[in-house]
Amino acid sequence: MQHYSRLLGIVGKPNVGKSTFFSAATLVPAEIANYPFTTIKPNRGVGYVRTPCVCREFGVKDNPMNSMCLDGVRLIPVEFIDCAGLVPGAWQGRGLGNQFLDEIRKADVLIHIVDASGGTDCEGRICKPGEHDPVEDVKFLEREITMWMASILKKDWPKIARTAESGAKDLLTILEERLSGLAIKRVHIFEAVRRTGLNAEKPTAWSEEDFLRFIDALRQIAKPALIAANKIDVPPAEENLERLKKLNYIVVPCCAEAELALRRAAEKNLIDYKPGDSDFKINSPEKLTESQLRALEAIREKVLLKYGSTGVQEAINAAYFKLLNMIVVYPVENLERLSDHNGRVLPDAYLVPHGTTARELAYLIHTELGESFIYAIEARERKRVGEDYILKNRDVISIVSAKKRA
Ligand SMILES: Nc1nc2c(ncn2[C@@H]2O[C@H](COP(=O)(O)OP(=O)(O)O)[C@@H](O)[C@H]2O)c(=O)[nH]1
Ligand SMILES: [Mg+2]
Repeated sequence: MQHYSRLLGIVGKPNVGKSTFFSAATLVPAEIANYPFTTIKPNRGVGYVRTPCVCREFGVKDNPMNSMCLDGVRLIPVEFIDCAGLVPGAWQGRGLGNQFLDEIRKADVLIHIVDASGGTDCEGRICKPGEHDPVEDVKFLEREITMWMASILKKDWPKIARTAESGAKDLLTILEERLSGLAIKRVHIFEAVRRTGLNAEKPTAWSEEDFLRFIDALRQIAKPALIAANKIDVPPAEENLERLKKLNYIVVPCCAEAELALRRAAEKNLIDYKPGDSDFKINSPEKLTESQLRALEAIREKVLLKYGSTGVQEAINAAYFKLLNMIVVYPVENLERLSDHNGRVLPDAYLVPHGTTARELAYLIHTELGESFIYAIEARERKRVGEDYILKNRDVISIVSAKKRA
């Protein structure tokens, strides 16, 4: 399924709230406990990006198939991995280092969960809130990933550099082959060379520092990350949030625990709450205990009113829409009804990278549709567009092909 194809890794040291975030985002119970290494097995699950559906704009009642539409809010599935907790020295195989790296290897984008309250030390052991500096955790994760990527190439680097200069194979091709298992693509390598201004024709002339600078750029490009400043409900977090914001990252204040509580209550229909909402409505107060009501009110006051949301959905959305630069498009067959051939209105919402063309979308839907593509019609302006048309966010698009689809 193409819209699952960008994998989001939830990363960070132990005890910061990764599994809580993961459970909330996927609402599948994962182990949640107060000690390091809880997440022993890779935890995969399906979460959602949230986007205003085009159904309201077009004035239609939709019948979503590959996604959901709740009150005009489209939720499109994406795949998550709850990674093992990272401890210092992982790249040398410490702790669950190897497992962590094996998981991060597959991820296309990362949400770095940080304990913004500073209540866990650098290995994830509980300490007094405010005692640990979460800015250190950000630096540490960067270093671990960079050192790991460097260690994969380091040993063979002189040989790689010589081969590249011998003309047998260019540097990009060699690195592409070496790094293909890390979800690192040629465009990423190309961009890292460009950004560092290094000469890809003359890698033997790169200094050790050049090499590390290149790897660090490659990490930022191939494993883009944002910071979820979690445990924002614990007082020292507010101050730390400001300091985290000074780093070169998207930083989202977050309360994973609150999101989990809200989604669980919504699942039981006790409250009306959609992932990412800025408030909730209590449906049946009589079914809630006094302490449950108090807990919900506390979430409203300390988190929702203060920060606008719990941040969980906002972080997920930012990962796909900002870091990966993806857009949402709605392919339809029948332009009059905006439906598929079974009459289902706006059945699918596709999450695709910005820059995807009409023909590429056709291929994503079905190889045959791509092969027999003639032209497409963009439904909003009823405009005929060619194969090179670059899709825009919220486009509703009908593909006309030489072949009638079964
Ligand atoms: N106060 C507060 N505690 C949280 C939050 N998110 C998680 N926790 C708690 O932090 C501890 C570790 O959470 P867990 O999800 O197991 O962390 P992981 O080791 O990173 O997967 C648990 O006791 C959670 O209940 C939050 O937003 N606020
Ligand atoms: Mg965990």
